[in-house]
Amino acid sequence: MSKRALITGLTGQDGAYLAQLLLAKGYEVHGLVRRSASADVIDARLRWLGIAGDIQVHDGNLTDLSSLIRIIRDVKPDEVYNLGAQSFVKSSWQQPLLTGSVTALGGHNMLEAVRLEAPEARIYQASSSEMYGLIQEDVQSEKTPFYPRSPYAVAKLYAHWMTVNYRESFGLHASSGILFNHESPLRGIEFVTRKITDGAARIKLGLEDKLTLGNLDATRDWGHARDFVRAMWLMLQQEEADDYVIATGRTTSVRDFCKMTFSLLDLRMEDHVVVDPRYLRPAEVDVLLGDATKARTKLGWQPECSLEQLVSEMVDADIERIKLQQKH
Ligand code: NDP
Ligand code: GDR
Repeated sequence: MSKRALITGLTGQDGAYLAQLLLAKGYEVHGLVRRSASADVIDARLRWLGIAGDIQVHDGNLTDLSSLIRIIRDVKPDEVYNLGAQSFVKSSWQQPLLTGSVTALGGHNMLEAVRLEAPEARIYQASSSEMYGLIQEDVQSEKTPFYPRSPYAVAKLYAHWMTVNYRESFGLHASSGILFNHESPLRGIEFVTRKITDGAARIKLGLEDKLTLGNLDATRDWGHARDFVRAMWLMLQQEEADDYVIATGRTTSVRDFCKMTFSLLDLRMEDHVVVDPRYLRPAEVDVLLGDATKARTKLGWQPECSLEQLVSEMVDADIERIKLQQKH
C-alpha cells in the first residue's frame, strides 16, 4: 500500500517540489488548496513540473478548522506537511493580523485537526530562520535563542512552539524544520532572488533597463528548494520527531547575489540597479547563517546544489520563461 501525504501550501514553491518528490517515491499525494478567483493560474508551478494531474486537491483554508478536520478525516494521511502560510516577510507589516491568523493560528489549527482526526499521522511544520531575527549567535543552530523581527517571524515562532508543545503534551509525531532561505526557478517573484534573476533577464532581453531593490547589504544562507524539501521528508521518516536546522552553511549578501546574476548575463549591476527606500523594512534581519550539523549527522542530509548552480538555473529559467511569454 502506498503512503498517503497531505500537503498544505501545495501551490507554493516548496509544495510543488515536495509533491514532485513524494510522487516519485510512490506516495498518494493530496493537497489543500484555498479557493481562488484565479483558479486557472494557481497551479502554474505544478504544471511547470508536469505533475498537476497527479495530485488530489481538496478545497480548504488554514484559517477554517472545520475544513482541516474534514480533509484529514477524508484523506486519512500518514504524513502531513504544513507548508501553507502568508510567507512574505515585508507583507507581514502591512497585514499583521492576517499573517497571525494564517501563519500562526493556521499551523495550530492543523495540529488540532491532526490530534483530533489522525493522531498517528506524522506532521511537519515549516518553521523559519527568520525566527532568529536579531541574531544571538553568529552561526545559528537548534540551540540558538530566537529573536523575531517581523510579524511573520513572531507568527512562525508561535506555530513552532505549538509544534513542540503538541509533541510533548499529546505525543504527536510533530517535527519542525527551521529552514533557511531556499530558492529556485519556482520562487515567488516578490522575493529578492527571483526579483533579481527575472529583472536581470528582462534587462538582458532589452525589455527593461533598471532593477529597483532595497537593502543590498543583508546576507542570507541561500539553498535550493529541491534540496530542502528532501530534508522535510527525511524528518518524517525518523523514529522520533524532532526539530532540525536546514541550511547550507554559506551566507551571501544581496549585492553579491546580484553581481553573480548580472555577470552571468555579461552585464554590470552598477549600470542597472537602483536602491529605493520603499523596499526597506521597518526592522531588518541583517545576517543569517545556519549550522545544519544535526541534520547532517541524524538525517544524513546535505545540500547538493551550490549557490552558483542555483543562480544559473534561475537565470536560465527566467530567460526561457520571458522568451515564451514574448511568443504568445
Ligand atoms: P510560498 O509563499 O511560495 O507558498 C505559500 C503557500 O501557502 C501557497 O500555496 C499559498 O496558497 C498557501 N496559503 C497562503 N494562505 C493560505 C491559507 N489561508 N490557507 C491555505 N493555504 C494558504 O511559500 P514557500 O513555498 O516558499 O514556503 C513554504 C513554507 O515554508 C511557508 O510556510 C514559508 O513560510 C516557509 N518557509 C519558507 C522558506 C523559504 O525560503 N522558501 C524558508 C523557511 C520557511 P496560494 O497559492 O493560494 O497563495
Ligand atoms: P526573506 O526573503 O525576508 O529572507 O524571507 P526576501 O527574499 O523577501 O528578502 C531577503 C533579503 O533581501 C532584502 N531585499 C529585498 N527583498 C525583497 N523581497 N525585495 C527587494 O527588492 C529587496 N531588496 C533587498 C530584504 O530586505 C531581506 O533582507 C524568506 C521567505 O521565504 C520567508 O517565508 C522565509 O521564512 C525566509 O525567507 C527564511
